[in-house]
Amino acid sequence: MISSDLQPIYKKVENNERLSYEDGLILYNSNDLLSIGKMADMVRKRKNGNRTYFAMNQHINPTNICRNSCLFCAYYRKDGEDGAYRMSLDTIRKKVKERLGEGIKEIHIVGGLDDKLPYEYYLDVLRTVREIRPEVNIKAYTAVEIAYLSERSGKPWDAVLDDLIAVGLQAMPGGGAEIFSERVKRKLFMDKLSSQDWIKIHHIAHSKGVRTNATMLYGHIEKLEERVEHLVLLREAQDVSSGFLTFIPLAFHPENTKMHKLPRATGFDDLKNIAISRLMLDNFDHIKAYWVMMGTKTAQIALSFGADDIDGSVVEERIYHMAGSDSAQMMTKNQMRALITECGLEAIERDALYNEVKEQ
Ligand code: V47
Ligand code: SF4
Repeated sequence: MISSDLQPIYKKVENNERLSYEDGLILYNSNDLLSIGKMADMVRKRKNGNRTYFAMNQHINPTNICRNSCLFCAYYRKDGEDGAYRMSLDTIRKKVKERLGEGIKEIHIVGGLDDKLPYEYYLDVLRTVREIRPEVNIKAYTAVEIAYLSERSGKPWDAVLDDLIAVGLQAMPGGGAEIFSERVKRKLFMDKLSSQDWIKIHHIAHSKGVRTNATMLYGHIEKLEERVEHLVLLREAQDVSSGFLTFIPLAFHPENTKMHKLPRATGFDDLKNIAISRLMLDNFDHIKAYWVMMGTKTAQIALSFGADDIDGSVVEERIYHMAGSDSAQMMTKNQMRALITECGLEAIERDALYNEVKEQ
C-alpha cells in the first residue's frame, strides 16, 4: 500500500510526469521507503529495463596536496605534511602499466589543487595514460580542477578544456558539486567554485562533446530542502545541455575529517537518496550506486531502488578509504557480474561513455 501522502506522486510517476520541488520534499520527508523505492524502480525499468552497468576501471589520484581545506575531506594534505604525496609521471606510468593485463576501459583521474605542480603536469598525466593505453576512456578532473587550472594558467575555462581534450580527455567525473547551497558552501567548502560556475563548466564541456557526471554530497549539515534544490538545479542544467551521463549520490564519510563527530549516513538514507534522485532526475539516463561509498550490500539493494550502475573494479581508492570506508579496494569482473545477476538483473559491462563492452 502506497501511503496517502505519496499517492499523488505515484500517479505522476505512473503517467511519466515531471515531479515538482514540493514533490521532492514530500519524498524526503516520507518514511515510506518501500513505496519510494517501488516508484523509483518503475522509472528505472522504464529507462533501463533490467540492464545494469559496471565498468572495469582504474582510479588514479596524482596528488593529495591541496590548497583548499574542505571540512568534509579526509583526503587532502598540505605540502610537507605527513602522508602528503605527489606522483611523478613515472609513477603514473607504472600504475597504468601494472594493470595492462586487465581489460580496463575507463581511467578515472582526480586529485588535489597542488600549487607546486605546473599546468603542464595536469596535461602530462593524461598524455602519459594515453601513451600507454591509447584505447582507454579518460574520465578526468572535476569542474573544481578545471577552474583551478584556468586560474593557474590565465586561460579561460573553455581553453583549458580544449587543452585537455587535445591530450585525451573524453569525460569528466561528477565530483566537486557537493551540495548546491551558498549556506553550506560558506561553512564547509568556502574556497570552491560556486554552483553556478560548476554548472557553467559542465555546460562548456558538453558543448565540446565531453560527457560528464554529477554528484551530490549528503549526510552532513545540509537540509532536505537543499538536497531537493540541488536535484532541481541539475535537472534544469540537463534540460539545457543534455550532456550528463549519470548521477551519483555520495554519502558523507566523517572519519578523519574536521566533522568526524557527525554520524555516518544510514542505509535508509542511502537508499532514499538513490530512489529520490531517480524520481527527480527524469532527464538523467543513469543513477549510480557507487559500491565503494555505500558498500556492496547496500549497492545491491539500491539496484531495486532506482540505481542501474554500480561503478567499477576501482583498485586503490583513496577519497573514501581515507574517510573511513571499510569497503574492499577492488572487485573483479566476476564479482560485479555476480552481484548484479543475483538480483535477477542483466549485467552489462560498459566503458565511461556507456558503450557496451562485448565479451571477446
Ligand atoms: O567531490 C570527498 C566527495 C567527491 C568525502 O563521476 C566525500 O563516476 C564522502 O565525485 N565523504 C569525489 N564524500 C568522488 C566523486 C566520484 C566518485 C565515484 C565516481 C564518480 C563518477 C565520481 O567525493 C568529492 C566529494 O563530494 N567526498 N570527501 C567524504 N569524506
Ligand atoms: Fe581539496 Fe577536493 Fe579535498 Fe576540497 S575536497 S580539500 S578541493 S581535495
